[in-house]
Amino acid sequence: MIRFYFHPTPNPAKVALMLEETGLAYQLIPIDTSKGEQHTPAFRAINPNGKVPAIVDTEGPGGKEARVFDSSAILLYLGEKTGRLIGSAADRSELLSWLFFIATGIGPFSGQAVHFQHAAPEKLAYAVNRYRREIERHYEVLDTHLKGREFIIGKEYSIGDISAWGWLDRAPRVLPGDTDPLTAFPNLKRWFRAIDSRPAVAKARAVGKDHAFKKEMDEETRRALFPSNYVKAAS
Ligand SMILES: N[C@@H](CCC(=O)N[C@@H](CS)C(=O)NCC(=O)O)C(=O)O
Repeated sequence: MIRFYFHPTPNPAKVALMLEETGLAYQLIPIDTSKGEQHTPAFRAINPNGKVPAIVDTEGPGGKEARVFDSSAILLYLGEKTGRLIGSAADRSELLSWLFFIATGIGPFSGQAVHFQHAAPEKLAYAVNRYRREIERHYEVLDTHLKGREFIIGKEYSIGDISAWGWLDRAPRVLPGDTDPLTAFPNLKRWFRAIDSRPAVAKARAVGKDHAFKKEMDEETRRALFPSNYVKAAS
């Protein structure tokens, strides 16, 4: 059994999709990050970084309980555990390359693009421009790679596609504007539509729907999500 620590945000969405694709049995544990539940000692024992997603595999290596945090680590762990969606041995270098490209590029730049356009108290043109441009550049790299390809890695659907889907699903929030942000990236748009129409995506989107996650962005939520804004700089 997998205990899945979840909030309806892009990185946990990747794990929801992986669990639905593989059919692994899991128990959903909502972590309301807007209420600060990611900072409790009990959750920090599972993810010392205080973020979702995280999992506990009650039947980990050697039959022992194992915790895994960070979406990419979880995708690799579950892929290796099930022997599914990790491509062939010949695809390993591509799998690692694209997973890290998503983990260190698309993920953090998307997160900062969202922060500076939707959450920051002031609209800082420099920051907005920098993160929008970086996201466009990353989309361009992936768009070029996907020319003539169905999937990101090799010839099969894999955790590379699952990982990219999590953030591409939020493209309208990452690159808000008057038109579909993927119009400028036709290969990426075609790929996204194909992945997004998978039956497991519909199931992943339904994960956590019966839990009332907090929606308001009040002082409690700002302190929970952006604690570093409340730490005084050393004088
Ligand atoms: N590198 C991590 C990033 C995790 C992350 O930033 N998670 C967000 C949700 S998408 C979160 O927990 N936000 C609440 C917070 O930062 O306190 C991953 O890929 O899992």
